[in-house]
Amino acid sequence: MPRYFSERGNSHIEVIERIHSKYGDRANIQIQKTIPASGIPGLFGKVQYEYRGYLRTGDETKAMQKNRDNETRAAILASVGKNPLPPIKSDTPDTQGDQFVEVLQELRELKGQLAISASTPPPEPFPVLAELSDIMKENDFDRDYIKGILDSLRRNHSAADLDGRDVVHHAAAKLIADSVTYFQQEIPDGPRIFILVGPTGVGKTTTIAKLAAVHGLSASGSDVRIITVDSFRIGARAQVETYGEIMGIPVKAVDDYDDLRKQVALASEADLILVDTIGNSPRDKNKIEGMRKLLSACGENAEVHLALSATTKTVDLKEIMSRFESFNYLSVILTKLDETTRVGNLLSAISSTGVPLSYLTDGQSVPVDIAVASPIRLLSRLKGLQFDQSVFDEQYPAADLTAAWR
Ligand SMILES: Nc1nc2c(ncn2[C@@H]2O[C@H](COP(=O)(O)OP(=O)(O)OP(=O)(O)O)[C@@H](O)[C@H]2O)c(=O)[nH]1
Ligand SMILES: [Mg+2]
Repeated sequence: MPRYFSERGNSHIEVIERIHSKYGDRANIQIQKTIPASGIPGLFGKVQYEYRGYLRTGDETKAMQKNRDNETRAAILASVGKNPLPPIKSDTPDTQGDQFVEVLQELRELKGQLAISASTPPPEPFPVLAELSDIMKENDFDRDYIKGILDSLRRNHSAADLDGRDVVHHAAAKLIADSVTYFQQEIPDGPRIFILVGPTGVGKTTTIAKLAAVHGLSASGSDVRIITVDSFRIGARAQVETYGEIMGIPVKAVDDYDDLRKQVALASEADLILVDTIGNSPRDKNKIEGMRKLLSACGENAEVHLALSATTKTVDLKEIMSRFESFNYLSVILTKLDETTRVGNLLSAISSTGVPLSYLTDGQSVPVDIAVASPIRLLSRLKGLQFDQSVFDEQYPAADLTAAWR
């Protein structure tokens, strides 16, 4: 036997609120009446509102709650453009708690999908640019670098240009070439003092030997000396002395600041003094600082250059470059290019620091495996990028270091 109710009030809202606070969801209003206070509606007094109905059983209330949940869920899904899932059946034994967990779970999924769609860039309208982006990813360029190149192409080219593969590839090659600066050597008054620093095992001593041979054994026959501050390690001194003996180039090993200062002074007649250093872990601040102080014995005109292996991971490249900053190095020498097939990460990192590139080395052979850094030598290492090499050769002529030796 259902329980009935009847409530009156001066306004619709007042009666509804009263019913709701007394009976909650169980109230099922069936009759709504307006009753004139004086008997004649609207003429002499206020109208009264009377609502009547019955109270639902517990099962009926649950079914109604489920319907409401389904409606809420459908509205949420529709608002994010997703089709509503099949409604929760009212005859299942689910509790309200279960439905809440389900809705919550869906909301989490949707949140994830929305986050993904917010971070996914819109599709590229120019297929040639989309292909270029893939080529650059293949070459290991980092995301920001690729974005920079594509943005620049979009800004500076017409829609017709951006549909042409040749135009786009050539323009991209030029932007990549120009994103790196190339070391310009200044002719010093006295001897050129060239110090090579860097992490352990990157090829510093081998590079010093290559440079010594290139300059000391060329037709012009410059007066070249080598000084090594790596006299502590067994074998390291022998390594550089052996190179010196083969090439007939004097090698001096020094242990401390005074010794180094003396040897630099003794070589004041030379054209080029090459200073080889002990490899330092970029994490060892004290050793780096000790080396910096020792090298100050070479005087203010000395040039410091940083050797970096092309096989170094991108994050480490940036860290090494910043850890060696106290040396005020003038350029980066990229070594071991023969050991990697992708150079995009190197170009991305080096271009972001603005440090010039001076030399590239690509093998263990002294002295042939070294070249002056140039756009074409970098671009030729990129896979899939097509450009007219002769245009670059003309615009960026690069010295061939080893011609005299060969
Ligand atoms: N593949 C390749 N190997 C190289 C290159 N340059 C040097 N190496 C090799 O790398 C190894 C280390 O070279 P080193 O010149 O002794 O390196 P380093 O930086 O002087 O090393 P430490 O003095 O110990 O810090 C040797 O086996 C070299 O032959 C290069 O361009 N390519
Ligand atoms: Mg060495």
